[in-house]
Amino acid sequence: MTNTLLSAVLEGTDYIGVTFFIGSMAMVASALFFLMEYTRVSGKWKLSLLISGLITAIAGIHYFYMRDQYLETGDSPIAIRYIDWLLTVPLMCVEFYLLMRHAGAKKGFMFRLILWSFLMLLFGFIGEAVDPDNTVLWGVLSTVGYVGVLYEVLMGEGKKAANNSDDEIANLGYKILTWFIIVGWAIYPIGYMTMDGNLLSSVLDPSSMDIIYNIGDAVNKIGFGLVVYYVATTSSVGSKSKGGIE
Ligand SMILES: *C/C=C(C)/C=C/C=C(C)/C=C/C1=C(C)CCCC1(C)C
Repeated sequence: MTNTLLSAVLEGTDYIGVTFFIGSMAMVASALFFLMEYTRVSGKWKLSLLISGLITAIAGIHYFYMRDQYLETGDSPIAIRYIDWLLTVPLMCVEFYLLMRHAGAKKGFMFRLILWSFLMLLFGFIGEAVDPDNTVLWGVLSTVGYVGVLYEVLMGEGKKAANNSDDEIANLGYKILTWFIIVGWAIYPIGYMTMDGNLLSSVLDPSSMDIIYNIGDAVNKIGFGLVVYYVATTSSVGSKSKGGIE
């Protein structure tokens, strides 16, 4: 028999499977929302809405595959997860840059974010899929990449751009960005540390990893997109030229 959409059964108590289902639908709905609202926001925010739509669309499609693979095997769909991240995380860096561009951030800021986050994902993948016996070592290396991103945003060009800007909206954007990088992105290492032999494996069951990753994806891909949307649509208040809905 060929693979149909529902090739395996979702049990009511399969909470991991449930979060894959909710995640897939939430991503698709968000993609539709961002792409349709694209036409309604003013010029300088259009690209941000488009990128939010692409991020959630790419994730939505991967969630369908992850969900099916998880239901069939009961295992964590590591490869599909990392392929999704490999595509969506650089797009998030573009999105961060677009937000900070209004405060004068340069393209180099974007490329450094992409480079640091690529290293973060590469080492995380090795720790999960290639060499899980040394998950702590690879987790530490991955965290160096994460710290690189934190540095760029908190102390590097992100901060410089925010300091130089008297644009209230751009500064609000910077504040939001820092919260997502510090709190939103920190959800993922918690999931990673539930792996056998890692720091939280005695506290959290390794099977909770996918639930934690799925929560992280919802917060960062949908949540961040919504916040950018909010900034884009409220920035018109008082000054039409600053953006907002036309
Ligand atoms: C949409 C997907 C996003 C925003 C994914 C972000 C992923 C991370 C911030 C992952 C970070 C990790 C560490 C900091 C150490 C352990 C390994 C990772 C890859 C889970």
